[in-house]
Amino acid sequence: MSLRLTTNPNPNPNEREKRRTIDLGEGSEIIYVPRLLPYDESWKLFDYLDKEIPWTRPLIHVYGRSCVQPRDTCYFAAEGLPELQYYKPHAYSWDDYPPLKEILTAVHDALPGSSFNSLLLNRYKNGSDYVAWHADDEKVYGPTPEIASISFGCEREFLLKKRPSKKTSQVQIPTSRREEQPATKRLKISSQNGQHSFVLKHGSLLVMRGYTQRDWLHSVPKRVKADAVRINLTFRRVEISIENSKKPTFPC
Ligand SMILES: O=C(O)CCC(=O)C(=O)O
Ligand SMILES: [Mn+2]
Repeated sequence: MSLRLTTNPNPNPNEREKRRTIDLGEGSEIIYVPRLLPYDESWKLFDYLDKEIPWTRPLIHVYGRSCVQPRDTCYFAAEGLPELQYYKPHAYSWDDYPPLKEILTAVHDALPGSSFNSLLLNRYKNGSDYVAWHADDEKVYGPTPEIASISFGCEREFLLKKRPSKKTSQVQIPTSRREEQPATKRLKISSQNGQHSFVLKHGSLLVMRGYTQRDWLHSVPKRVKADAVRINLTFRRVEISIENSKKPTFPC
């Protein structure tokens, strides 16, 4: 299947205006593009990913406990990269899945200078599937990883909250800064008590960068009203030279 994706970013000025940068403070930043990929092409990609990706629902072992991961998953990586620590998935090659490379090109076009070499996919079959609070802070990603997240299908809420840290104190986002972003409500982005919420749209791109993985946790909580499938792709860069990876903050 080839979709010949013409990357947006941004065929018309309205879409371009909707690219938002949210400064979380102290070197952490989120970028949100509500429509990176055109709507109809995004549905074709959804169907392709739903049918063709070799999804599994693995058993995860953390802190001496085992649990079935509450979502389907699949991992792709360039050859020769170090393994992940929180679980050791089989690494597929995206050479065998051309649409993944087309999405990757779209992401690289939207984020000049980026160069992702691995991809974790998640499929949430309905609102009972979720990802718990965690940070993608594996040492193999380096101290300030850029993580690009593309969503397809059912809209789900993506939450960010500050995590207590020895390195930085717990700081609330000042109300004044929240008010500097008048369009956030229209885009279904909100912040309360220092917690940020994004409703991730079909075909959207959300990027976490800077110290977001060190200083913040993120989650996609259960939502009883979400009654359809959502597929999410997170592109990451594994640094080849980093050894002795530490255990990440990933409960389930
Ligand atoms: O599904 C999402 O939007 C987030 C997934 C995620 O955080 C992860 O796989 O690490
Ligand atoms: Mn994550």
